[in-house]
Amino acid sequence: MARIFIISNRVAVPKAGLQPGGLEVALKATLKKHPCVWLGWSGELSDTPRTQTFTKGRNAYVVTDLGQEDFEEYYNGFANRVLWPIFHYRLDLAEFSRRDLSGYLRVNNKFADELAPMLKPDDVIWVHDYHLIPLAKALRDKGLNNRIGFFLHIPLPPPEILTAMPNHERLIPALGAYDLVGFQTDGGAANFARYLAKELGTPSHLSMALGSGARAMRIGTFPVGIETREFTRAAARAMRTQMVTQLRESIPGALMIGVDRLDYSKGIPARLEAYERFLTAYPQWHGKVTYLQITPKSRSQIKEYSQMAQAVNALAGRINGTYSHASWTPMRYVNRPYSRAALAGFYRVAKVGLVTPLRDGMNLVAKEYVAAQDPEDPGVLVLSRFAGAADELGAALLVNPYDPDSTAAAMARAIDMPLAERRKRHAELYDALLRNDIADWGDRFLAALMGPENGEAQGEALNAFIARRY
Ligand code: GDG
Repeated sequence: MARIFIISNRVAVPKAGLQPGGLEVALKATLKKHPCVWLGWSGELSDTPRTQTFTKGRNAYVVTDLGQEDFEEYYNGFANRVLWPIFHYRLDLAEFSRRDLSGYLRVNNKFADELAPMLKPDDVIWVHDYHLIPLAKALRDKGLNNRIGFFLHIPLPPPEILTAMPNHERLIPALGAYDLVGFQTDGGAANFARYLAKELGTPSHLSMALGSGARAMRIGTFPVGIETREFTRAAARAMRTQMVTQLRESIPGALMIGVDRLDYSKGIPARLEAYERFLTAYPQWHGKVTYLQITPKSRSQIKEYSQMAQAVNALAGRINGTYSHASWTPMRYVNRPYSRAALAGFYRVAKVGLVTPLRDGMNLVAKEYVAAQDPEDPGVLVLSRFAGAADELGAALLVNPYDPDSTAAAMARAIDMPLAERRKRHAELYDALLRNDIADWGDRFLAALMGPENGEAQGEALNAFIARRY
């Protein structure tokens, strides 16, 4: 049986007591069905980097430390200060530094050095996300011919934005070293095909299958889902816990909820401004609605993140300062993380789920919010049209997060929506989740990677899509 090698920046090493991370949930079925080796950074920095291996069942987890310079140039530098903002359409926040690209390439080569000696010819390699774009090229340069797939969890912008990235011509075409490149949405896949057509002159009818000789790169769309039924059950169970009961009892009237990492892509300041407009425009809701924003801190060493933390604090303070009275506070802003079970219960208590990123690859919070609802009395999802999830969740109230007035109007519509409409929308949304459960995601990607027939079918469908649109 072929072994699957999963490579990602961070590895979810199973340890007693630790919550499974997002990628581990996504890969759970794959880790169960196939013998897997999962390789990546340990999360540790060291002057004398070590590589450690842990095993669980048929799976092995190989984690390697990074040096301080690697961390600064690869992770904190090129990945998070150049690729993350540009892939999220934020040229204004990107730091253009050539030196960081060399660190990024060096760490990718380091992962290739770790990986190459472990590989047998029929092993299949699945690389995840923007940290590791050049990894296949580094492996091909060592003469490896294994099947290698890549999945991008974040958006890929159109070539008009992508070409503003320094060294894009060294980096993006390196994706051609993969056999399959997967995206969250057709839009991301089409942007990539357009980049290839524009920059490499690939005729659009060939851009889905680029390459030479025995190997051809294919492009596909594989939207990430969640473990829908399990999440619904977890939410129902959580209603009996003390934490969820206490939240429920402490809210006068209806709850609106937002759950996001503290990241500028998530549109948190714009959402708070929209809530402020909602409070101004709909005073009948004063005293009857509470907005709970849960925002665990992330990447706080990066300047833009700490600036945003301050801006959100100031906005939350302004909203509460302006509208609170002795027995009501319009918003609660919480920086601590909660367990996945507690979050599931919080979503179920909330009448409105606010998921309004300025740009997002998928956004799993939107899907979790839908899955957590009681189908008899479901809450309403207000969703940014710029989240990948909007492609599947068209029955949500879709908003333009840049426009606070229309987002405020959607909040008002959501909180007052009649039961029949809420049920109808929820049933459609839930069906969409079931059609694309995470249990099948890994299988679909790996089938496309291993069997050219599937990949070609997908390539053809996408080709047709691109021909229609461009
Ligand atoms: C990237 C892409 C894509 C949040 N707070 C807590 C907590 N969370 C969980 C949520 C959700 C996950 O974190 C966040 O997932 P997202 O999809 O919203 O966003 P990113 O972290 O930016 O992930 C994204 C994803 O990859 C998958 O492909 O959807 O577009 O940017 O599951 O529930 N979990 C716990 N406590 C918290 O306080 N336990």
